[in-house]
Amino acid sequence: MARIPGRAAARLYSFGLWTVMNRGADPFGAPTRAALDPLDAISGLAAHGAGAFELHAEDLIPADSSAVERDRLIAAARRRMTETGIVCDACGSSMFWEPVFKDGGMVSNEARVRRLAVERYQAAIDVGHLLGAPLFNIWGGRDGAEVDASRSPIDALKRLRDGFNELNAYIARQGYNMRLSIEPKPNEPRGDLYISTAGHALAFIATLDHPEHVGVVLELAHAAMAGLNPAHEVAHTLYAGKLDGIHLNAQRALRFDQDLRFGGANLKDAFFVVKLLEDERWPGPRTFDAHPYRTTDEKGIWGFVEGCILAYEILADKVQQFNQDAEVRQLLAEIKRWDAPSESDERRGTSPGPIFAYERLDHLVFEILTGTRRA
Ligand code: GLO
Ligand code: MG
Repeated sequence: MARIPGRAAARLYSFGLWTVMNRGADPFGAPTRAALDPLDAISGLAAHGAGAFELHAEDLIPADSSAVERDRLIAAARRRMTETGIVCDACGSSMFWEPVFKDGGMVSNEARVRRLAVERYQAAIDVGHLLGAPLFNIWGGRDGAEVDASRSPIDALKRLRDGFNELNAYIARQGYNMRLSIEPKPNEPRGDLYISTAGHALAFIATLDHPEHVGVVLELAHAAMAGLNPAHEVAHTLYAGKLDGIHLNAQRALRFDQDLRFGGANLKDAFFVVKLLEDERWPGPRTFDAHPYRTTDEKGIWGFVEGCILAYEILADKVQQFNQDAEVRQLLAEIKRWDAPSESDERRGTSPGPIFAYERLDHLVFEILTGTRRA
């Protein structure tokens, strides 16, 4: 188990089924691993420290399956979930994969395709409901453009609005206990996606018929791809009361979607995201959305799973160490004192104090993260 020995399981860890089912293909190279059966993915995750999983309905039920096949696969998944004690914490759809949605789903210029997209999402919502998922997460991977002359971005947003309103109404009509969420991303696979960052998602949600039913799933890599500070992105969604899910992974800024294992890059960014989630006692599952490296074999996938969980646990420990460190506490108390209103001449003057505290604080983060702090 990927836990620090002797430590009780305090958090619910989750993985997208697609992460462990990923076969190591990239735009320049064929798959390097055999396909993993979704039921084996579920039990493998349960055996290696995850308490939950997220899926695209199509990860379990191929898009062209008959109703009978769908029911058989859902029953098999539910059995596997009961046997292993793992739960489903979110569902979505991988309809970005199929050629028919090449110009987008709910934003397509073809009314026929937009209808198909809504119906596909509705069918996937049914699957999520049958697996007990409390969240239906929409990442509109094809809802963007390379050719802006082809569609007004305002029309795209209006179409997305109509689509989300229809899906919300569907969930209400069916009586499902399920929220909708939007996962923003700046680009890839489309040249530019319409809902790019937390700010875009929050502003868009406010235009819906029922904004109170719709939240955000924030992915670290997507924030880094936009050159943004992931902890600030998470903070915006927390501040708005809208953080419905988190996708943990790593990514070098401004590059193609690398989907590196959690902890694989930008350690400090990862630390401050974990710090925010832990300090705010955010109750949701810590979900990993990364890919085992293309060089990893089938067995290595489970090392990837344990490694992501362990990286989170270690960073959560570092957060605790930071919060309890005597010098850190003293510096933070000093900073807090600057906030007190004061009329004294001394306080009104400019002081080099703040600069010193920040330099030292930043260095203490470095020492804590590198394990070199002797306190
Ligand atoms: C890709 C996204 C993708 C979504 C998933 C949600 O960049 O991160 O993996 O998280 O499709 O259903
Ligand atoms: Mg994601």
